[in-house]
Amino acid sequence: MAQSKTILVLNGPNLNLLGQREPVVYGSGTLSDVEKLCSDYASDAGYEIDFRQSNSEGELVTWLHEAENGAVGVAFNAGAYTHTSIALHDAVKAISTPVVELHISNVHAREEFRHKSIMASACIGQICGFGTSSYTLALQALIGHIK
Ligand code: CA2
Repeated sequence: MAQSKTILVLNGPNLNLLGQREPVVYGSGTLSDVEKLCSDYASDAGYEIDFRQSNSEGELVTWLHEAENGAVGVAFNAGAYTHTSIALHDAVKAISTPVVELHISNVHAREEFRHKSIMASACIGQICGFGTSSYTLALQALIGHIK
């Protein structure tokens, strides 16, 4: 990761399946489509994107640690780990790089177990419910915060 103008966009478990199942909830765009959306948005704003996905909690923790020196900000869709992972909360707290939590769906309008975010209190803010536009809205918020 090269730091100066790099924003890390992190994706957690099952998001590799985007566009393949549950289109009513998550839309029909794939994760590659989301990567292109993010790259185009960021490059217009003078930034570059390091776009990653992992199904492994430990790998996400390691990538957050690397963001301390490798990125100016992180847009993070932690998937279901949002609701369960103290390790990811601690990793966000452990770095000084600002992190925005994001979700494609409106987690607050879904099952009760999705209403609680363990991540949110460690992040600078949360964006949810705007489909894949949540990614570009998170980038907008992050870039505004960094400037
Ligand atoms: O709305 C979001 O972005 C979520 O982070 C997505 C997670 C879910 O556990 C969170 O509560 C909200 C699930 C990601 C699974 O993505 C899939 C995509 C297509 C088909 C199946 C799963």
